[in-house]
Amino acid sequence: MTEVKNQIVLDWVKEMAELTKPDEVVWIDGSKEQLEAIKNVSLATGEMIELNQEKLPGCLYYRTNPKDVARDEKRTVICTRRKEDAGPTNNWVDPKEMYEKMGKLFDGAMKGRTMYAIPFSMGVPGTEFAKLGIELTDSIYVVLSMAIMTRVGAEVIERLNAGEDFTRCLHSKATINEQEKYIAHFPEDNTIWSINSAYGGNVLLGKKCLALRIGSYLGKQEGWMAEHMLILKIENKEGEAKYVCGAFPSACGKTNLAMLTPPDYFKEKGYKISTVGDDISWLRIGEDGRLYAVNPENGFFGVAPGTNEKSNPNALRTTHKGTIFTNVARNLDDNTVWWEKLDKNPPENGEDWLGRPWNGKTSEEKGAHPNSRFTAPAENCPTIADEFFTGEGVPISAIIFGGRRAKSEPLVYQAKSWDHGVFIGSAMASETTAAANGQVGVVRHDPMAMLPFCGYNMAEYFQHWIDMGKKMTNPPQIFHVNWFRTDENDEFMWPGFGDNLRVILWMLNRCEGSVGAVETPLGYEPKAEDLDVHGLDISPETLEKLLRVDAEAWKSEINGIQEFYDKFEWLPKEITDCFERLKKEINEI
Ligand code: OXD
Ligand code: MN
Repeated sequence: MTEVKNQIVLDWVKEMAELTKPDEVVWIDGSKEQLEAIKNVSLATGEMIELNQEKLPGCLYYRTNPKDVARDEKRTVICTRRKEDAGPTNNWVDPKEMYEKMGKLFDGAMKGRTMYAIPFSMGVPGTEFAKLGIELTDSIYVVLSMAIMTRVGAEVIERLNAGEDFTRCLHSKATINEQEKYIAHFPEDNTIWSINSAYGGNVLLGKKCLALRIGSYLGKQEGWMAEHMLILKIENKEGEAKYVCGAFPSACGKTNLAMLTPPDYFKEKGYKISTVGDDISWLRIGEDGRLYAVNPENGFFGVAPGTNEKSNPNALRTTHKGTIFTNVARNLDDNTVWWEKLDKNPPENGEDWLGRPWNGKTSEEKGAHPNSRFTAPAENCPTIADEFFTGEGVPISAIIFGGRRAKSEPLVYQAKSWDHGVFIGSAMASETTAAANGQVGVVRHDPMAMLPFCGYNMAEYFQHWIDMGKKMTNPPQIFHVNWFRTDENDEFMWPGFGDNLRVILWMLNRCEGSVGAVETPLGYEPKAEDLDVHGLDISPETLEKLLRVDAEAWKSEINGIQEFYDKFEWLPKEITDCFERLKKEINEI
């Protein structure tokens, strides 16, 4: 293996090993042989279970502690020297106090265990977008998952040896004591410490912790953006490619949208969809004044329940090899996996996510945890775009904000300007899901889908969006969508999934200026005839309802936005101006 020679790296690893006191330190080189050997250790200890290698080659099964099944936002903290730099939406602790508190918990936490040192890159190493990290961990699950989700290996070590900076990531599962669980970020030190969890979102430190929380902080300093966004490529029959980014809160369908299958009618018209990313985008302004995006990850950490042949056949194919399944149900007859809504054939001789005997045909209880996951290599995805591999960045035509809203939000509208789009993003709300601990289904404000992921004061973050807009000569158009609006009988009015392409094509027409629109207080709405619903069983009345701005619902929506904004000591004037205008115009309806 390429030897680590950078003294700063070696000193830091030594210091962390002196603190956590593992039996040995093993550097991960990302080679197949080494990962195979480490996997075999986890099979021997029972930490991981090997699945049917004929049906699911290279796939593993993993179960977390039943109390450790989702991101823990209450125990996620931002440790900046000044409290106001973390802002009113983050948990804040003074860095000195947090290092001291966690230092005691890390002291000896790896005794009797191996410390694995994982050098990784978010983004393709050597590209303008890439950032390096090293995660020190005592969990083989983390090693094997990081090898899927990030780029690990010799090239990263060479770059470290050449003196490139890196994020210092320390993780120990310790005793999985939920009272002493912390996921702490020290943006001013480019450092992340996580202890007492083994759930992906809390421990795969390249993902939410580095690529979003530390990433958003670095982006603010360095003039780029780290966002909770998928990236989708749309090609027409002439082969012209357009790219859009979409920010939706956790478990609101980003992976499904990123891998969507066009309805037959659009396939016949020659449209092709490819996937650049499903969860995180890093965005930079190009020399041509446009915004360019990469997906810094190397795999997908997707929600399993609800993934099926109809909702997302591409995700299913993606998980058929080299994948780690976490907290799903197991079919003991053929040693495969199952989750709710996978198919109509649950195992009769199964085991639920807690490892209890489970008969899917007769049991009232769910087999898989609602936040059970697959961790799958992006290269497995049948729709993965070539641009994913170059990591050079694709020009973004449109940014889509969205959430789960049963009532107030129309199917789609377009912002009137970049600043208005920033206002729309700052005011967005969504019903909570099982991706984080806490109550599911309550509406909460989640600006740009970044509420749990912004590593600094969100007022500053909004200002950064406004400033980025000023630097672009050709910024993306901004849209808001809601695939989840329901009727009087609580039935979804819009079919969603592949049919969402119809809405995206309207957006692209708007970007080109080839269709008109109706101006409303929220933004520009499609004229019903401009939304291509060919082959869709939807009545003109339903379409009209989907597009309607419900003034009454918006009056209470405005109160909700005001309540959320009241948390902040200040907000950019561009945002408050848009809010004032919305209030006035809604009252005039
Ligand atoms: C995720 C999340 O896992 O947002 O992507 O929780
Ligand atoms: Mn996410």
